[in-house]
Amino acid sequence: MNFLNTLNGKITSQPPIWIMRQAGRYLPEYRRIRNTELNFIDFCLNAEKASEVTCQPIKKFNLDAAIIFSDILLVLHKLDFKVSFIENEGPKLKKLNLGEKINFSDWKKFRSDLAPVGKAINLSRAKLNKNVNSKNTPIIGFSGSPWTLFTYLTEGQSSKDFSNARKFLWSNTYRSEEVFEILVQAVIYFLEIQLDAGVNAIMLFDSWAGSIPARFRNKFIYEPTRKIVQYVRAKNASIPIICFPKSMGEGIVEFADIINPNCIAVDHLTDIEFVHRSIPKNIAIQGNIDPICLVHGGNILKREVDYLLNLISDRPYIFNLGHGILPETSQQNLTDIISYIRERKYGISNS
Ligand code: 1CP
Repeated sequence: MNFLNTLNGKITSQPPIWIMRQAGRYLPEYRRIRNTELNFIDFCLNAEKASEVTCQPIKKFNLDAAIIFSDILLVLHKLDFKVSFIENEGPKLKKLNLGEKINFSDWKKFRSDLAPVGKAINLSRAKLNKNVNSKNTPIIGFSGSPWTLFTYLTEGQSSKDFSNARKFLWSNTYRSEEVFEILVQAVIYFLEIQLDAGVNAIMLFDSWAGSIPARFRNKFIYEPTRKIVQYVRAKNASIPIICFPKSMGEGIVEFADIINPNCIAVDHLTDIEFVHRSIPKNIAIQGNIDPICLVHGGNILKREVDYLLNLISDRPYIFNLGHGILPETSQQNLTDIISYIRERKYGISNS
């Protein structure tokens, strides 16, 4: 319950711990199940397999929250953009060209196609309930935020400079607004499925928030996110929301002010001292450890953990990385740092 208490504003004696992308390629048991399915989308939509990999990191590391195994790009696949994942190349999808509309109206089919995600949540709950250690472990549901989804849509793949996405915004702001309306609707339906299946918290990944021209933050980051948060709160006021507006710089202050999420996940490129002194104390902070620092491990990592926990001792904090765990991470490093945090007296350095 530590995790939900922290999201609800309590400073707990130990920070709850979970890891972004905690089910994934650094785990051999994940790779084994992953190898039984050629297509990554089919894998995500196989409720039995998705629930199995959701539970793997909980069994192994006794983490304080599970995140449902799925992907932000499922939403674009079901909007008919034909997403595929190519080994070592990342996602590829049908591209939305400059000024083009999304012609999509079959929301009934969209929702039924994504129903396996709800089923995977139900199965994950049942599996977690079977073990005394995990019967109270909350499950996080999630979605990509509209801007991050828009970048994949307009680039047709991952990107470095997001120039197509930015060209789209500058060349046809009105059409961009129309596209975002569809994306907001799609995200809401995706979250509805997860809320109906009983997730205990929601996380919105805006992984490429740092790449939008600041002039457009209001229209394409704050406004769509505000609508989604408003929907979740109207549907179930007790569901806490974590937002990850990655690498937005000073924009994180305005984001916190407008969106008022329960928690802000902070990446490792953002100055944590700036965030901590600039956003209201009732908003929890999550993350900030550089994933490479976890790959490195040892005393350097422990010193980073001490620095963070000493700094953020007067507000709710959730231990996590600043971005997803890297495939080359040693499981031992993760086990070691979890024990270190759990044995450490909160707010007091051991070193
Ligand atoms: O075959 C594989 O194993 C592919 C690797 C993989 C995995 C494990 C992908 C492809 N997606 C996932 C699962 C995933 N994706 C989860 C599951 C739960 C968990 O955390 O364990 C989650 C929450 C995501 C979210 C996601 N997908 C994000 C947002 C978070 C982030 O890391 O920034 C993004 C941007 C994606 C897109 C995506 N999915 C996969 C790839 C290769 C990409 C592209 C990443 C990029 O553009 O750099």
